[in-house]
Amino acid sequence: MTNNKLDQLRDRVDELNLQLLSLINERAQLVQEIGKAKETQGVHRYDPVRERHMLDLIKEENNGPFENSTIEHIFKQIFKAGLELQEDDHRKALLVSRKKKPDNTIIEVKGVKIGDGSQQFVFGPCSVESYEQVATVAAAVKEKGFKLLRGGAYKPRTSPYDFQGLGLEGLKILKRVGDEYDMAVISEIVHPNDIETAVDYIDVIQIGARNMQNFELLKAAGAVNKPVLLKRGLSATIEEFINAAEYIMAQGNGQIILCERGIRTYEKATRNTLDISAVPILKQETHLPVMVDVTHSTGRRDLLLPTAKAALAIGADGVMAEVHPDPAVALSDNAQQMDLKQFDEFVQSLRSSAFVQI
Ligand code: PRE
Repeated sequence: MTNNKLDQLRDRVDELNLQLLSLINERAQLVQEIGKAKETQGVHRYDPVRERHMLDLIKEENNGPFENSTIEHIFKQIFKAGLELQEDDHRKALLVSRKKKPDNTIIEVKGVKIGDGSQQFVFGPCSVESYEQVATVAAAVKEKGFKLLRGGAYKPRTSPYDFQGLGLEGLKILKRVGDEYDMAVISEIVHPNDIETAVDYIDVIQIGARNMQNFELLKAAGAVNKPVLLKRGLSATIEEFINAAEYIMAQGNGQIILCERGIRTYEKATRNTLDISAVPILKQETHLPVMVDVTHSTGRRDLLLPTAKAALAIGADGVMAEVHPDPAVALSDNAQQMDLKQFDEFVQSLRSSAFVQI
């Protein structure tokens, strides 16, 4: 074969490549339109029956030299790419998505800005047990210059026989302490009917891991003008987590803080497995602030400091950790809360570490 002949063949291949490119993209545009139509009809994007039908038609017309199996493989890749395009478009359309709003959402709670590039901290006991207990922790937290205080009034516990929380009484204690110490209080609400009452007592509504897909609760939290801290579900994928946040935002409340708190895996060394890579993924995919709960993810006091450092180093907007005046007698989660001395050491070590600006 002369060089001239080779060049001619290659020229023809170049032309065909461009034709294929144009056809593939024309096809992709149609697939995008199909995706939009499916979205409005609420139909699943992936359709194996349709794919099988197309492959059969294509193979019927295949005169080689490619084998049917090769053709099937190539077209399956094209279908897969089309499906990914439809999913990309779907993500772009979400209100929480960064594609929809490129700028970071900044949430302000009693003068504290979350999501503006600073690092924020939420400390407090697992459960509200008494005024004295919450006030003792609040004084220690405030003394270190932190303003965000957590405490559980409604406790969704694994066993129905475990302490279920003080309920409204607990919210009242939080409000009193919040007012007295000029701190913002964060507490979990578990029933949609309690949301309206809760807004009078707390500054941030927490939706816990077990309720991440309690859609009525998400909608109720979306209908009020109060920041919401949404925790990732025990076995939720990042996509499910993002969609849960979308439920809140779709009702009009855009003040959402996402909180990675570990997911359930086969690993037993920690209470849950902290999915640290979820932090940058959530920051890339959404415009919402992302915090990490180092207490519930690890369930281990000795891991609070290294995981907090990791969370901040990877770009989290804040860290949440539990502090109790006397964890040994705490009514819930006593193995993982810090006492006041440990809290002191925790903050000191954080302050002296790289990546931490507090
Ligand atoms: C398409 C994409 C994904 C589906 O699994 C099946 C087919 C394709 O690429 O042809 C398009 C499409 O969504 C559809 O026809 O329903």
